[in-house]
Parts: sequence; structure tokens; C-alpha cells
Amino acid sequence: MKALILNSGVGSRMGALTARQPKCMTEISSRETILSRQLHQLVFAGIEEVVITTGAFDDVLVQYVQGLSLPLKVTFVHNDRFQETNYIYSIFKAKDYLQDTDLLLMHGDMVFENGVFDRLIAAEGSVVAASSTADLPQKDFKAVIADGKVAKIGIEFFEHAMASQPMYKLTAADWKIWLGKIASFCEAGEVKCYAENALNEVAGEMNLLPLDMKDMLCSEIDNPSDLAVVSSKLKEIEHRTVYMCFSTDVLHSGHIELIKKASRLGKLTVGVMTDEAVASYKRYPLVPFEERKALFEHIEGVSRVVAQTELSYKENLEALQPDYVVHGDDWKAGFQKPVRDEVVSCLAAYGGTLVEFPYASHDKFRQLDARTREEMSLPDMRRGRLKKAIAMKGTVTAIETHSGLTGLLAENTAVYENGKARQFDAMWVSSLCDSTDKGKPDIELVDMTSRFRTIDDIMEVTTKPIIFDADTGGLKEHFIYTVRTLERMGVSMIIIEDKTGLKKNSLFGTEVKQTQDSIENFSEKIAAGKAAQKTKDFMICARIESLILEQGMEDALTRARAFVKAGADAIMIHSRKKDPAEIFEFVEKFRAEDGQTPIVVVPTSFNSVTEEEFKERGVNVVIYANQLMRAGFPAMQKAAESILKNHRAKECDDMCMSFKEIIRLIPADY
Ligand code: SPV
Ligand code: MG
Repeated sequence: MKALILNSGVGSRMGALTARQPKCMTEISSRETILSRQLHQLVFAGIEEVVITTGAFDDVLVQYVQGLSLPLKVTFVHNDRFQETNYIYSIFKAKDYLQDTDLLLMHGDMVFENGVFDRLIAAEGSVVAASSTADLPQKDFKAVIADGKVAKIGIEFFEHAMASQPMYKLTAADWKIWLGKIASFCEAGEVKCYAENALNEVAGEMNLLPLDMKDMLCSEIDNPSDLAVVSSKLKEIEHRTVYMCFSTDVLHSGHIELIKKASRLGKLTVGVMTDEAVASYKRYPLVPFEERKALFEHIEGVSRVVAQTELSYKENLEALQPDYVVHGDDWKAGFQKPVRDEVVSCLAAYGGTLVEFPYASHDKFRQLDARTREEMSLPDMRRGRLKKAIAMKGTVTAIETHSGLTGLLAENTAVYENGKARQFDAMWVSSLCDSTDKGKPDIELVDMTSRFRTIDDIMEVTTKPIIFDADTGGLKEHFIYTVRTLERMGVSMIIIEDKTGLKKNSLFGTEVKQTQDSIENFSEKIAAGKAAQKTKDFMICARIESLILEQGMEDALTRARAFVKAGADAIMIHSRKKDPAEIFEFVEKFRAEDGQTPIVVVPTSFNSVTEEEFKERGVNVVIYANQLMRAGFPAMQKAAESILKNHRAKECDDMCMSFKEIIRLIPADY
């Protein structure tokens, strides 16, 4: 795209200001003239070629532009008949430099704020700057709008008109039509009218739309009083403030571009989302908050960085009251929409404005995101994230997974309420569900090699931390190998239960014969596991079966104390009662003597308790141990019966998810 700036006018109404130099060299602030501001704006937009038409004092103008040393190829076209012609003739004289190109056309006395220019450049088709909020000027341009398009532009039209400014972005096709008409006007000697007179004859063939700038600064300077108004508005613009928020830990050129654009609207404050806020709706950040904050502090255009503690902008907007909030337009739909709606209403409360730029979803950025996900799934990156999440959130949740597909559900399922997102923090690889999926009883029959294979399937398509249910952990001598293997794979925590012999599922309780291990044996097993592990991240959790086997609260507490002493990183207390009273009692008593060791619960039976209540009582990990399998099995059973009953599949179709939807769960690169 090229730019054409029309500077052949005499500017006689500027008085002494144009006695020795063209109007465009008038100072509008201590740092810039009308022209230097325009040229800097062009450079910023990436425009490389500018055609400037000149009239009086053309040598002064040429020297001035050269002295600015801007990275622009500037072609000067002198209109030697500037006294007796209008700019239509200047354009005609410059036409050889303006063929077959998209064009930014503006008068040399236009002053506009950066936002106007950005919007003009971003517009897809041909547009002219207009305002739906400005009063219709008596003597200046107005655009007549018909069917949303510009039908005519002139000073004499008032019906169906909007105030407009001589500032256009034109596609090569539209510009060709207009330029052709300008040429035929000039060739016929019509050189004293506006170029818009030619436009009005061909507007029907063009596709020129008004771009509504509302109250943004976009004015011509015709006289000293215009100059005073514009200069004071520019001062006010300089004091404007802008707010953006980032949760990313992979900064790419798309972000930098957005920051650059935002900083042109005013002093930019960047809100960096805290680790807790990021983890609540996305994933645990790869780069911790302090480092991400420092990163933004060093980016040009960022005036200051503050923490944003939630997905919601409300708190920071109410405190900072920025004139603008800038965001990509991707949040108009999807889970961020409620967040956007809240931003819109916060801004409306004090008169702020939301500015949305097209979201950059280039392949390059998608690849960066995919690479981040890959890194997150690597053993060293994944293993420690459970410990970090517990430390950060106090209480985390895990959902059962027994396959790649259920892993994807655990990874991707999210609900959004009140501007907040809720997701599972981790995955539980249950012995019950892993066995059931293979049609086998939960008695340590499915061997470790097969269990590792399940973990591998899940790991291949997910990034969240994994908690592995290792039943009794087997013989101490075998257990140490299990620990090492899981640690190597990137599993975060192993849970072993203090039972021995033929283990049965705890939910059978005392209905079947089950033997609890001795405190000594089990403590030795824990200690051996701890000695075998190589990293600090891996956690061994001791699961206490005293309540399941009706051995009493004291036994449970004695065991908890002993297992922590033996090195357990966490304690799981289990119960099969609907009433949570015994779980609460254990938590209360254990917490009274140990405030640190994480407590894990599996509320399959005592399922009325909310995560919030568990958290309040001091529980750190809540595992939903079998719900996905239990939800899936009856649905499959019903579908199978329906096919048998109806001798066809039509009737069960409504109970089935379409394969299209299932496939959408599976990322393209898997
Ligand atoms: C499992 O999910 O395999 C468990 C939890 O061990 S429970 O079934 O409640 O014993
Ligand atoms: Mg189990």
C-alpha cells in the first residue's frame, strides 16, 4: 500500500503560520508538526512509499521531509498551478506514481489520533473516515450514505449524511475507478473542483464504506482556532491510559504487535495473570508469575505491570479506570465471552472504551502453542506440577481416567461460571476402573506392565499431572521398581493402600475378607519407595484403610502418624459411609497435629460434600475416582439393548454423540 498526502494547498487562513512554510509544517505540539506526525504514523503502519504533492514553498517542504530521515521512499510531485487549481489537479499530476496500488489518501492538514489510523489500515475494503456523533458541518465534507455505502461526498449534502474527513483507504480496484475519473475531469479542464466531484460520478461502481470514528480525533486544521482545539485534544490524548491483560508464558510477535498498537492509544498498563488465575482456566503456567511480570516490564511501550488475580478484569478496571481496554477480537465468542461482557459493563460504568484488534491465529502461533503443550507433557515438566498445584491452590481435584479418550475428557472439560473457569487439576488412574475396563476384578490381577500401558495411553494425549492407584504396591522389593518407573514416566504421585494378601476393592469393606498390613511392614515399604525415588517432585501417598475395615479412628490416626514418619508425602483417608462424619473427624484430628502433610479423599460414598467444604476442613486432594466409567457403562448398555430390541440402530442414535463431535475432542496432531 502506498500513501498520498496532498500538500499543494496554500493554507491562507492560517495567517502568519503559512507565511514562510506550507501548512503541513505547522507545529501541533512541542515535538511534532502535522506532517511529521502523519509520516511517523505511516512508518508505524509499515507503509514504505509515500507520494507528497507540493505547492508553495515546495523546496522548504522537501528539505524538511529529508531532514526527518524516516525509513520512507518519498516522491514529491510539484503542482506548479497550485494557485489556480484544486487538489484534483495535484492528484492528476501524481497519477503515474499511483497506479495499481492500494492507497491511503489524506489531506496534508489532517491530524488524527493513532486509533483512527489503525482502524483505517485494518479495514478490509475501501473506507472513508466519518463520524456518526459529530454535528454535520456547514462548510466541510459530508458523506451521503445509501444502503450502508457512500453514495456521494461534498460540502453541499445534508440529507442521509454523516460528517466525513478527506482521509481514505482504497483498494487498488476502487482507486483505479476514482483515479480514472479524476483524469477525465482534469483532461476536460475541470481542475478547480474537489476530487470528490469525480468520486461522486463513479461512487456507484465503487464499494466505499464510511468508517465511523465517532468522537476520536480526526480533523483538518484550517485556521489558528482549529490548531488550538487540536493541540489541546492531543495533550489530553497523551494522558490517556490503556489496560491489557496477559496470561501467556510464550510471548510471540503477535503479542508484541498487539502491545505496540495498544501503547499507541495511551500509557499502557499490562495486567499479568497470577499463576493461580492462569491455572484456574488454562493450565499451570510454564513460566512463573514473577518471571512473566519481569518479561512484560522490559517490553517497549509497557509503562507498568500489575498483577491480575482472576480471569475477571473487574477488580483492576475498577481500581485503574483506564480509558481503553485492548484485547484481540477472539473473545467475542466462546468461554471468554462472559469475561468480555463484564469488561464492557465495567467500562460503561465510567465511560471507558473497549478496543478489539483482529486475533492473530497464524499457523506459527498455533505451532508455538502446540510446542508448549508438548513440553508440558514431558515427564520432567509434568511430574512436579501436582505438588505445585497443591501449594498454589490449597485444594486440587482429580478425575478418573482409564484410556486416552477419558484422558482427553479430563484434560479438556471445562465449565465457566461468573467469569471463572473450572477444570480438573489432575487425573486419577484408578485400579478399579483400569481393571473394570478390561472386564477384570479389582484384585491386582491386571499386572503393572498393563497398568503402565494405560498410563502411557493417557500421557500421550494429555498434559495434566497423574495420580496412580497402585493398590497395595506389592512386595517392597517390587514396589521400588514401580516407583522408579512411574517417576521416569512423569507420574506425580503414587497411592498405595495399607492392605496385604489378596486385595479387594475398598468399597466392599468388611463384606469380603481383606487384611490390613502391619504398620511396620507398610512403613518399611514407604521408606523403601522414598529411598528409591530420584527426584524431589515425586510423591508417595499412604492410604489408610482403617475406617473401611472398621478398625476405628485411633488406629487410622496412629497409622497416619507412623506413615508420615516413614516418609509419606501425603495421606489418603478412605471411608465407604455416605455420612462424611468419620472423614471429617479424621481430618480434624490429623490437622490438629499435622498442618502440612496433604490429605487426600475419594468421596465416592460421601459425595454430598463440596470441594469448598473439603478445602475449609483442610483436605488437599479430592479424587473423583470412578464417575466417568460409571456414567459411560449404563449408556453403552442401553444402546446395546436398544439395538437388540429394535433390530436396528436408528432408535439408539439420539443417545449417541455423533462421531464428528467425538473426533473434535481429539487434537489434530494426535
Ligand atoms: C480405585 O478407584 O481403584 C480406588 C478407589 O482404589 S476405591 O474404588 O474407592 O477404592
Ligand atoms: Mg483402587
